[in-house]
Amino acid sequence: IVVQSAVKQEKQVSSKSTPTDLVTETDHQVEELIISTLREKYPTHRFIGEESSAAGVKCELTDDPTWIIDPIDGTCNFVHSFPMVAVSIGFAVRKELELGVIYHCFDGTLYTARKGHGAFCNGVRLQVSKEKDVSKALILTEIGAKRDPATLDIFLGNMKKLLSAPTHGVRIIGSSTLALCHIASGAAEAYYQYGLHCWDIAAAAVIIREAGGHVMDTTGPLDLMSRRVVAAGTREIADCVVKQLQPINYGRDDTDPDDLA
Ligand code: 2AM
Ligand code: CA
Ligand code: CA
Ligand code: CA
Repeated sequence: IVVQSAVKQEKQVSSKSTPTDLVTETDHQVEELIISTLREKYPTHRFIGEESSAAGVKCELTDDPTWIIDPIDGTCNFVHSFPMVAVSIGFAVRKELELGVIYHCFDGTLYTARKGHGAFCNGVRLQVSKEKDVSKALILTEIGAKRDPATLDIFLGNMKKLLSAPTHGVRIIGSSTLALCHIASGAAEAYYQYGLHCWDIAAAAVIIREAGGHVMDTTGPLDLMSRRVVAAGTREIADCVVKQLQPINYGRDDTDPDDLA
């Protein structure tokens, strides 16, 4: 509701690490609201949030119950009122992801999952695509705030390779968490990205796994802090996508707080 009403109003936009790394008053407001509401209910739990991390709070996943929050995923879309904006909340205990909730702020769609209990969209069970042939795959990715020529060359090179693989197509919608929800619902076959953060993946990873899909680091099992991710309905498609990719290097979420772009 906070996001929906803020969309119609004049926004206070500023930039963080680079001119394209945007943040608004609403990002801060939503993160504070989520953390204070959860903290009241669960006073011993820990919190990781995008805007708290940007303000210098250590981004550290311990064995304690931890909520991992992206208050507005798709801030650039939000600034333009482009209707792909979500709130993402994941929950981990002993470093295992247990719960994921992603709310599409424009159309009110709610994606939910609990480990071992399935994934749902507005209460309807989700199922990933079973496609194994990459030439029939629709692939999703995102471009982060880092736009130096070397990063863009690798990004565009990866896209060119996937388009000429061939695949059915590559899409960028501007919200990593909603893109990942489309993998869970079977609307697309694979998603890959270098540079996204633990708050972009935590909730979506539970939702995709509970819908029968795979979420991994491009080099092995998922590492929430590594800033490398590939997700797919089938292992075959995930492996084919990774084979085409040249990595883009980013600092880890838990050890390189200066590399937030
Ligand atoms: P945000 O809106 O929460 O910042 C398009 O920019 C998508 O990529 C958004 O989901 C955005 O999340 C996310 N994103 C933010 N920083 C990124 C980065 N450095 N690398 C890749 N994706 C990033
Ligand atoms: Ca951001
Ligand atoms: Ca995000
Ligand atoms: Ca965000």
